[in-house]
Amino acid sequence: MHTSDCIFCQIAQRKIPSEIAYEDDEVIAFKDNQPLAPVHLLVIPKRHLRSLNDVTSEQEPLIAHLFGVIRRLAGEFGVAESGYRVVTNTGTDGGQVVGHLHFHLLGGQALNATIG
Ligand code: DGP
Repeated sequence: MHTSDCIFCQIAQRKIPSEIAYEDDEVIAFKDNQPLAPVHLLVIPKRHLRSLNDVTSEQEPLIAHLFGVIRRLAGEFGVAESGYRVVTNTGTDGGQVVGHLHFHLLGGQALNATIG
C-alpha cells in the first residue's frame, strides 16, 4: 500500500512531518511546502497511486470521497465562496514532480491562468 521511497507515502505515515489539515482512513491533506497561493493544500489518497492514470474503476469511489474532502477543506479554509482551483498534474508533460497522486487546492487570491 505504501512505497518506502515515496515522499507522500512517508507524509501519510507521519514519517516526514507536514502541516496536516485533514485525515481519515483513506485520505490525508496537508499544506504544500512550496505554496503558490495563500491557501495551497495537497489532498492525497493514502494508498500509493502514481497518478490519475493508476486509478481503476474500483477506486473511483475513493476519488469521489477525496473530492468531498476537497470541498469540505475549501469551506474550512474560507475559499468556498471566493473561489478556488483544484489541479492534478499527471506525468512529465503535466508537470508532475511527485509520483504519488495528489490534488492541489489553491485559493485565497485571484488565480491567474498559469498558477498551479
Ligand atoms: P507536482 O508538480 O504536482 O508533483 O507538485 C508537487 C508539490 O508537492 C509541490 O507543489 C511541492 C510539494 N511538495 C514536495 N515535497 C513536499 C514535502 O516534502 N512536503 C510538502 N508539504 N509538500 C511537498
